[in-house]
Amino acid sequence: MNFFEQTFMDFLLEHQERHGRTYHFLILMNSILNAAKRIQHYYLTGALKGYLSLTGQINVQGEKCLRLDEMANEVVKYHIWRSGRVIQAVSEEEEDIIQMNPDGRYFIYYDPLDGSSNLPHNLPVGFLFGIAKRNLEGPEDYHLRAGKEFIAAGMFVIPTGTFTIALKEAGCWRFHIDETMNYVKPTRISLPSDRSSWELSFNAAHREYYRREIAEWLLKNEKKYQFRYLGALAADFHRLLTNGGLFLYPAIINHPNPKKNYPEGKLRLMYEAAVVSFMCQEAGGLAINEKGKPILEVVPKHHHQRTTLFVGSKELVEEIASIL
Ligand code: AFP
Repeated sequence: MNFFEQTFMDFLLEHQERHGRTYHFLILMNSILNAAKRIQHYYLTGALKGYLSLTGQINVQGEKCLRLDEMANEVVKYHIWRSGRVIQAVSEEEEDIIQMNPDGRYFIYYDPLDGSSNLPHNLPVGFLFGIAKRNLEGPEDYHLRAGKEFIAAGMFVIPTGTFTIALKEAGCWRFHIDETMNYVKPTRISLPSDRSSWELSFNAAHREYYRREIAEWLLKNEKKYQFRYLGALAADFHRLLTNGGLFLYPAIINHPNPKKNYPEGKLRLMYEAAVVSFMCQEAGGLAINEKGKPILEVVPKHHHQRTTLFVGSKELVEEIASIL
């Protein structure tokens, strides 16, 4: 057995050196890793310490807050602020853009604890993030950036202990946490072309409220694939990256309870959909919205903008695009 696997930081140092890059991105990534490890620790000890309980507050998304949601947000905020490399951050947990270092080089979009309905059950949640670079040479740019401008996007599946990251034009890589809390053993991820492992992932409770073309496509095609749904995007997308297939969160229309309609989709563009779409592209896949537009091309109008999402193996996403 090999006890000395390459760590993520070794991997990144070598990558940066090979491409003649600065150390700034390393410092930012180090702060993200520190945050993820701390969230991992709080989750593992959370059931006994009461971190998995409700705070009694409602967050900016109108959802009930769990203590760990708030803690995770504070942890990420602190670490990325401390890196000194971030000009502005967008967090799922905060209504406003978070101002950080005016001289910072990066914008970061994050969801510190996605899929929190899994928390009380000790099931997987995700910490997702996307990073765009500030235009330091040209005219000042700002935080509302399309996913295609990301330089990196990644997700930690917590507490399972995996970290998957895509670096622009350098592939999608997965690491596993070891006994020293280092993420180690880079494995390059490519979506499999063999359809026999492909899976469909969607909340089947909503299927009759999807638009007709999508509901019909599902009826016609679903028996060809396995069906898996964990209710936390990072966990569902983790499976998808390994097995291939399609994750979909279409618009929900005509729900008998109007409050449960999501005509623009439920997921958030900047720190959910664009993050997984960027990773998927680097793994050889594709992602579109319900208008058939590539997710990575969508320029957000608002930092908490919602979107529909069809992400996964190219052939399946293209099949969906052809019926929209
Ligand atoms: P929560 O953080 O509120 O649990 O939402 C998780 C999420 O944004 C994403 O991770 C899931 O894929 C999706 O919502 C699940 O939504 P449904 O509960 O409607 O299936």
